[in-house]
Amino acid sequence: MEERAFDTGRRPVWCPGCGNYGILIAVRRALAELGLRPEEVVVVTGIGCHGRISDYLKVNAFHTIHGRVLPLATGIKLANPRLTVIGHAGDGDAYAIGLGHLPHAARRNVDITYIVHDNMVFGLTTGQVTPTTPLGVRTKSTPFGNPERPLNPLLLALASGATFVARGFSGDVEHLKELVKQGIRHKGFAFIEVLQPCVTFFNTYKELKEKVYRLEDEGHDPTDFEAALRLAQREDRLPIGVFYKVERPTFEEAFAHAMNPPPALRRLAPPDLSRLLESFR
Ligand SMILES: Cc1ncc(C[n+]2csc(CCOP(=O)(O)OP(=O)(O)O)c2C)c(N)n1
Ligand code: SF4
Ligand SMILES: [Mg+2]
Repeated sequence: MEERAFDTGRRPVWCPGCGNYGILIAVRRALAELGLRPEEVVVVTGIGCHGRISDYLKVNAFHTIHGRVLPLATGIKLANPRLTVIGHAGDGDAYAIGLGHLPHAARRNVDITYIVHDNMVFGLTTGQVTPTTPLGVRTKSTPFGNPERPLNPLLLALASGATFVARGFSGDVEHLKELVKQGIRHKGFAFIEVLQPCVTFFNTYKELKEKVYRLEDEGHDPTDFEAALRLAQREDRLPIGVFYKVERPTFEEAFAHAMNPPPALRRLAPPDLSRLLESFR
């Protein structure tokens, strides 16, 4: 399958240089290299600049309301476990209004891939503070500097029992593509936090480029939970790669008794039209 099979041909509306382009290319390449067919994939997106990705990926797409990517993605996966379900959320979407869904999707181990485009601001609404905006940063809604310490999404995912926890960088597309491939292949909840500059409202490109390094280059055992917790707290440098990975039964497997078979795979009984036909006599 070629990358262009996943291209709708629409021209993205994102600002030139936006990190969303890198994420889009990485996802298209990952889908192509995994040999998936467009009709086998569903992308669920939230509201925000990131959410436009569903216009540019030629797969089934559901552009849902702000913060509700995970409930939608979970429902789709349960209804038809044969589908590859990928959620795309922004940091505002995933860690502010929609934060409550993350620990539950992680502990349930729903077999979906959750990609968070973390540009550390509300991009679409023109640059307000989010739960991952660093301390002291001036944004439109924090003109005197952000007074709140940021949330650590990797620690939250690890503590919630996510079975695949990774971080990528939109400026390292090949590396991100490999993470997306691994996340999709992983049987269970794959959480991928992507560091992404918003070149218009919070341009972190230079700082990220300097601080980011690949975990593989310095050696890390992704089955080592304690090491993952330590690495997730590094601030002097920012590791990218797979922090933690473990196999556990998925939500769909645990739920199989009630989903026998899942709704989308049920053969519908032929409808009884006798009463309707009777009414025409
Ligand atoms: C329920 C609801 N509340 C608020 C909004 C307004 N709103 C639209 S996008 C957005 C934030 C987007 O930020 P983020 O999720 O980080 O996405 P980005 O634009 O940065 O990709 C907000 C608050 C909305 N659309 N719906
Ligand atoms: S506002 Fe920021 S996140 Fe949105 S398209 Fe522009 S650069 Fe990208
Ligand atoms: Mg954002």
